[in-house]
Amino acid sequence: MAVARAQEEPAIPGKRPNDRPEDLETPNKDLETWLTPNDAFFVRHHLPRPTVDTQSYRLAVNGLVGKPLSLSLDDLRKLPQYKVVATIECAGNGRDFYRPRVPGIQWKRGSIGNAEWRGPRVADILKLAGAKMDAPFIETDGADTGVAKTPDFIRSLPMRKALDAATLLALDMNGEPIPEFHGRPARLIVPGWDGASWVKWVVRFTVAAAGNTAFYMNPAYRYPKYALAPGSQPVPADLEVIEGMPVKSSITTPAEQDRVALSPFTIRGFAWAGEQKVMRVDVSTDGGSRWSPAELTPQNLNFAWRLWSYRWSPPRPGFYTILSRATDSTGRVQPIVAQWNPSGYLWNAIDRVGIVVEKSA
Ligand SMILES: Nc1nc2c(c(=O)[nH]1)N[C@H]1C(S)=C(S)[C@@H](COP(=O)(O)O)O[C@H]1N2
Ligand SMILES: [Mo]
Repeated sequence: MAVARAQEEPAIPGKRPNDRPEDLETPNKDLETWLTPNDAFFVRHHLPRPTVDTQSYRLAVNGLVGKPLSLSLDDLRKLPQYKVVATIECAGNGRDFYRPRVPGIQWKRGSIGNAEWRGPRVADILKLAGAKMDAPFIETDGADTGVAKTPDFIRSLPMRKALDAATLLALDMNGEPIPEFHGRPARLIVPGWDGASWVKWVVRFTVAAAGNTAFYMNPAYRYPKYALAPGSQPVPADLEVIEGMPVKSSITTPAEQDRVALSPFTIRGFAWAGEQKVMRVDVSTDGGSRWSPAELTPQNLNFAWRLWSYRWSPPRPGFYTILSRATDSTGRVQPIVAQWNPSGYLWNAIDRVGIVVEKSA
């Protein structure tokens, strides 16, 4: 398993070796803007990153369709283009915080980002092919291929989500053609769902009567239907495919173990709630005895995060435990304890950092 590295330097597409998968975590400071810069956006893929030639690129649309299609990038650009601002988070974000520990990339807070995605609706592509709209699934394959013991990355998306107006085949990310790290020339946007649904370098849509059951649909990216005793193994039948993401907030400033001077400063972070809206974030600076509402950025869209801030004057020097807790539009609140699971998915416990406030010089 590759190890996450902090993406301290801007990624330079084309300048990095192309012979192994990269996993790059976004540093906290780059998680404090409404749109996450493309060159600091987290990167996750399981297989060597493919370079797709945009001239010869074709998207195959087949399976339960009236007319199988082979679409060029121009064909996709000629369809009506839509914009969606949406957050993508890897199901494994926060895995590092689980106890007992679980294997996998030890992401902390940074396998998440928010971007403006633009491209045709998946529904319009399916209509063009005369797809059987009541088929239950569309199977999506990217241009990456299986290597040695790592299988090809193939995902099935339920038709109800594929037909959602916000589900796009994005060609642009934050106003520029999608960088190779993020799926050039076309990647699936599945707003509110975990990152594994957002297939990169998409080359095939197959309308299907059944869901794919290969590795990346089963057992990967599945979560227990009910809470497990930490450290125990579920039986496979008790796991289900991850879809919409839970409510969550993270603290980006200050960082764990920071030392700060005794003067007022702003505590910052982000919050999101999958397909729901974030309604409030509360902050505690005393380990959870007292809570106060944070200020949230006014934009409140389904699928996109909200940034929050809380101005704080530490009363005296000492050690402080700062917590953040988000609540969403359906009343979901971040739990005190995240539900342990053997793959370490969906960490969403109340966030927590400990800092030392020092007497000013
Ligand atoms: N073709 C392909 N698409 C993929 C993956 C992959 O390995 N291959 N990884 C998925 C996972 S697990 C995540 S979290 C997101 C990460 O997207 P990003 O690298 O653009 O941040 O891409 C998804 N799409
Ligand atoms: Mo992921």
